Amino acid sequence: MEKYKAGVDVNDIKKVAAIHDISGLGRCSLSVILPVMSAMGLQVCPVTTSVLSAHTGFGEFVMRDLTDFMMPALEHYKKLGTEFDCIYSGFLGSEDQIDHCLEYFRTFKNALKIVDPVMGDNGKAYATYTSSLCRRMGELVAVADIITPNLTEAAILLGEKFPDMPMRRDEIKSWLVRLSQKGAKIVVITSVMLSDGEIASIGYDRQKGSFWKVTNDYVPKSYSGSGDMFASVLAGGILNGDSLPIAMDRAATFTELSIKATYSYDTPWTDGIMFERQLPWLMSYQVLDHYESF
Ligand code: PXL
Repeated sequence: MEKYKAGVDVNDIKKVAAIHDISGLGRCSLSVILPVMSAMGLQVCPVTTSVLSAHTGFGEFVMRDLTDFMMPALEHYKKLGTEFDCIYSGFLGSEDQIDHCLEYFRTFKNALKIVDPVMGDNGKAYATYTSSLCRRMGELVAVADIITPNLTEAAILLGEKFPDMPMRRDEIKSWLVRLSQKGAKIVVITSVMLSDGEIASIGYDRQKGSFWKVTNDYVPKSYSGSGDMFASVLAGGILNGDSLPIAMDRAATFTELSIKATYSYDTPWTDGIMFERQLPWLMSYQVLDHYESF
């Protein structure tokens, strides 16, 4: 096979097995992850867990569960001798899906394991997340290298109640440390309000013992798929060689840019973030410097 094409070493394009659902309406999961990671120069290989007409935030939707597709797909990848650089899981619909994800993680031992423990938002678990499903999400978090919970998910994983806002600096730091003690080397918590009114993503690298903060302007509306956007840009940055603070900065900046553009059009939150016209920003691959040590 021809190795060089248009200046790109085709062997350098990293493969990400993305274990997520896809929704026709509402811009979340794979309908965000595919364009975002592709724009960052990565090959996304979807392991589609279910297909929905619209995400669950619409209240009414039709769905086809694809749990029984996950293991035959894995067997096929094994037969082909496929090596993934990253296994990245997100919204999951059942405990069987968690078992299958664990099998992907066990099979591709050398892959970077990213778990976005999607379970809820704004202090509440999503309707489809039973307490036993939330408990089992802990097993995925325990085998991950990187986890990206929002504050609601962090509280669920730690068995804490949703914290009063703003959060004290020592309190959020102890949450990050306790979450990383469950297994992951890197923990990033999004949407934290700090005592000076800042909205921030806070990251912790256990091996380096370092904490990082990236702040965002407050936008008085939240949109479905924001967590998927942040996590997929963060994952893409890390896979492309960003340091943790630069990857966090890239994820927070792209999400903020896209959310602000969306807010100006006053669209329903269920439609998700209008990110399509912002994708060229991701391709420019700027080096960023808005992060701070925390
Ligand atoms: O963005 C998280 C998410 C992913 N997939 C589906 C969802 C949600 C959040 O509501 O409903 C189907």
